[in-house]
Amino acid sequence: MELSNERKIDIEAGLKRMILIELIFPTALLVLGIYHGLMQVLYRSGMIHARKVFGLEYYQGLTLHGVVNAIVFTTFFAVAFGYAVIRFYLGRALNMKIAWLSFALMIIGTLLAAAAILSGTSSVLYTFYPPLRAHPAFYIGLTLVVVGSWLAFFNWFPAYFAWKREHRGEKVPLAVVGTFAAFIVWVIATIPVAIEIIFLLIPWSMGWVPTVNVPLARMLFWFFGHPLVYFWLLPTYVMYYTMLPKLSGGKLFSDFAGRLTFMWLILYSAPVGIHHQFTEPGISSTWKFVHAFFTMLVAVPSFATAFVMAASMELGARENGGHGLMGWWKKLPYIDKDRWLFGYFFSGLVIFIFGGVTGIINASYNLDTVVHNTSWLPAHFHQTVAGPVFLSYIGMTLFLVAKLTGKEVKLPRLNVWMPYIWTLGIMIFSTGLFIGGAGGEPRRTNMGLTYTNPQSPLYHADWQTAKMLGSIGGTIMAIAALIFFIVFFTTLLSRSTKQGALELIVSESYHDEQVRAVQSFTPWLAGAVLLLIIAYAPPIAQTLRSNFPGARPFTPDSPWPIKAAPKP
Ligand code: HAS
Repeated sequence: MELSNERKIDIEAGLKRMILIELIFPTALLVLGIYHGLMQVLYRSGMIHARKVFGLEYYQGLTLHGVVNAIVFTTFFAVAFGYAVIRFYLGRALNMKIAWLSFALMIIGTLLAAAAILSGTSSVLYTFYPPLRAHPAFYIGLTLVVVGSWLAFFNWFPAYFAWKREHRGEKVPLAVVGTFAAFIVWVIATIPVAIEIIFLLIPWSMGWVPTVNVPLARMLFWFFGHPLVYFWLLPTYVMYYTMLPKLSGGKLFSDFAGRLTFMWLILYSAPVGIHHQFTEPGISSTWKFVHAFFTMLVAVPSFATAFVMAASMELGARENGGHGLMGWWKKLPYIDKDRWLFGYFFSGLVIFIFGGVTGIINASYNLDTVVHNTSWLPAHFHQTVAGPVFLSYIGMTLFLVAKLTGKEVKLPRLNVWMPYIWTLGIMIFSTGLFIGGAGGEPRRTNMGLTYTNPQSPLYHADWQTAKMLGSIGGTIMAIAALIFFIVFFTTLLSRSTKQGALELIVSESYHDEQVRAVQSFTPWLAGAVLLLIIAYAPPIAQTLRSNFPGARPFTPDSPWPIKAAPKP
């Protein structure tokens, strides 16, 4: 992929090596994560009527699926992409001692958490809700991953301030603003989960205290859990705003819209976590309403992004000769081998229309009572994190690895179709899960043992069609992922054809507005802290005052023993 605005810079060999490992290591782990995704659909569809396959138990596999795909892969990618953006746009060498320390912490943390999961002692899913209890290595491992990623972020500060000193009065490059916004959201998000892990879960897991405060732990988790999703989304938005317009053949419609989106997400990402707890006791409906209200506000920049991306693509398509009210859509480079990243970004946008709408449904308090904890939820989040986020991350991983090693992307015809096959899979998969969820099909359940097993007294024939759709879609997704891995590893193992360099696609702005309100992080950060105090101080105080009895560890036994189950 060579575009006229693609800029390349030579970077230090150490930094190049580190970015490459940070991209390749989690991509290799993703093979395991995605395999367990396929296993999920096979278990749930009733094709497998067992608790374990190849020695790995259902919940162990589901934990691997969530932790590898949603926590490890995303965090490694965000750090590696962050290094690439900061080094590229700010043009300064970074402190490699801190960089390697951060890298080592993240790797050690991942290996500790993986060992804990593989040992069978930590099947607690990616949300690790108590009273499910993991081995201390699981919690310590995740903490190290977070601390490592913080170090990477702090390592970018000297370059940022030096650039600001030398470019007084100039706007910070948009991609840098988006990257900083992502990590500001990440730091905000990870403070409460660090408190949960360090003060509640590790002492309990070590056996130093017999019980844990479940409502408090869950509240702290979701204080982390929702900003987490915008930490995932922000690097994707950086790619959309700074690269997609150029790939479409045009310019970014509005630079201001990009800056406002990033700042807005700093402001509203966090005071919304209780929308995951609408159905839980112990939190008053006042605070549930406040969080529902803020959730509607956090969706605003994504609505804006939809229009800005459509306008930017339209500009590009018209530059390419597109005309008419709708005719310009035909002029976008959907299957252009030289602009293959376009397909990865565009498919993500299309999927996100549905992920966004279902997010608004979830946020609508009373509607959520119908879908909460059903298969509707995995349908929603696959159309967000496994849609725009996953496709942009794997596309950019392939792009950066090829550029940094000086290799050509192999099997280009196959590669160009991969995002569309994934989109087809995810749309069928999610449709099945949405239909099942609206009819009460539970999430996180090994249904092959019960609801989709005709031999079980709990067999639920009504969910069979929805389950079949889910399995077909999930299998297509697995085929698309296989295609990606073949393209990725074939490229990686091929010979270099030129000197590797750091290259990014850079879009110019069509409207390059000068709006001071979105040029400084300070007021937005201050606003975010204020909103967090308003949204969280009273419910946390309420939870602490409620004096809930502590819980002892629970060992999951999937499913509920059949002989003890009530007759239908
Ligand atoms: Fe969500 C649960 C609400 C966005 C991820 N969410 C989850 C969970 C995950 C997740 C992982 O209010 C489950 C957690 C668990 O395990 O329990 N979510 C929202 C809302 C939004 C939203 C309001 N979620 C995301 C994103 C995620 C993500 C982004 C990952 C990256 N979500 C909820 C709620 C729950 C929830 C509740 C809890 C429910 C429960 O009961 O537990 C919004 O931010 C969405 C705004 C998005 C839009 C879409 C804009 C569209 C664009 C595409 C334009 C397309 C173009 C192409 C231009 C408004 C930008 C055009 C082309 C053509 C061909 C037409």
